[in-house]
Amino acid sequence: MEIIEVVKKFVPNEKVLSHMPIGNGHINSTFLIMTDKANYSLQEINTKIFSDVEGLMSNIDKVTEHIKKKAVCCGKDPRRSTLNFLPNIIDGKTYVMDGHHAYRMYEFIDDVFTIEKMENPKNFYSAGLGFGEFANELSDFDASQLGETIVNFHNTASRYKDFECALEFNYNNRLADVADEVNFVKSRKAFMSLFVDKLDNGELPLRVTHNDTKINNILFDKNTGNPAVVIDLDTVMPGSYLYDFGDAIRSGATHAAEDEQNLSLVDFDLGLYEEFTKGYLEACGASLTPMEVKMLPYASIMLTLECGMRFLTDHLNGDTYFKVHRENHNLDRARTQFKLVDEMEKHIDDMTAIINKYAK
Ligand code: ADP
Ligand code: GN1
Ligand code: MG
Repeated sequence: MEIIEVVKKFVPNEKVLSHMPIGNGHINSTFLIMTDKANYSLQEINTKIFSDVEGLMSNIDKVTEHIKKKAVCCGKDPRRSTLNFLPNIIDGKTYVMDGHHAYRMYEFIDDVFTIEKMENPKNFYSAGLGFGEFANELSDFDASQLGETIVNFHNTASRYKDFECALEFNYNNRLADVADEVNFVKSRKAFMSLFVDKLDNGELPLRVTHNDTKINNILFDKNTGNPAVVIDLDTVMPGSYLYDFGDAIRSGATHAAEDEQNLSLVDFDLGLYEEFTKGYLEACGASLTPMEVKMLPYASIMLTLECGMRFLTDHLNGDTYFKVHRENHNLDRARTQFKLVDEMEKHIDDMTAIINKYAK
């Protein structure tokens, strides 16, 4: 279906003035739609990755309704508190299918900005507040109502098994060129079970979390700089606060792009780490258990290692999961993540001190 046809399934009486691709996500494709009445985001959902679109959108509908209700209770504008998906005109669902293609449309929020690379530390503090508030908003949401949109998404030990499979099959004969990266991952195998084991034996609680708290997945208010809306809700499901904290640090506590090729530019910035930690723990620190606080310093190492390992696995598999835009793109991404892991590991005592300073 052409984009204009898809839009008509949601707003049949509006005239499309323009449509253009936006965003830098690795999975879905996003478009800004301008009509004679309003602006929208239209997204084509990657159905190779999210095969159960009905389950996925059911999760998102429940979570956004929950956040909207809370916003109303606190006197906040529900339309600027979470994403507002439009029902389609055929069966009222918040998506439409066209063969294997699936689309959804939601209101575009005006006067907001997003960040691809961290420049102003205040924004990272603000992101900490935003993701911490998101955790609070969902703290009373019944996790059993949500399906797992991607099974074992942050099960790092299971991700390691996928990595081992990629090594074994070596589909694209790329293994010989990545011996250093492979050894980097292999030498950290034991660490990868740290959170999974504690979640399994109940030492860590299961929470409803976002699971993809990349820094470009939060909108900030242009006028105040305050966090406005957490977006990209496909992976909201049962998880751990450690995942959301760790993934935000992975993507935001550096000045380098995720795919920077000059590794000397890839830095782990403890000042930025402190900004985010301060905001996050200010917002939701009171609800963390002592074990979550104890594990928090390892969260960014775990999530960055996991992400690097996923990029390397995809490189070995022939780039079948993440979108790539140049040769060895996934390998470049894996290398930045491993450089960050290496630096984070050297700063474990500093990270622990910062967390203890702000933990409640
Ligand atoms: P993906 O990462 O899968 O491409 P996102 O949902 O994260 O998709 O959206 C991509 C980008 O589009 C965001 O980083 C943001 O800049 C912009 N964007 C998405 N939805 C909105 C919205 N409702 N209001 C304003 N900007 C948006
Ligand atoms: C993907 O869709 P996007 O770009 O926000 C991925 C995340 C990774 C991230 C790395 C569903 O997120 O898990 O951390 O790329 N999302 C999915 O940039 O796999
Ligand atoms: Mg995104």
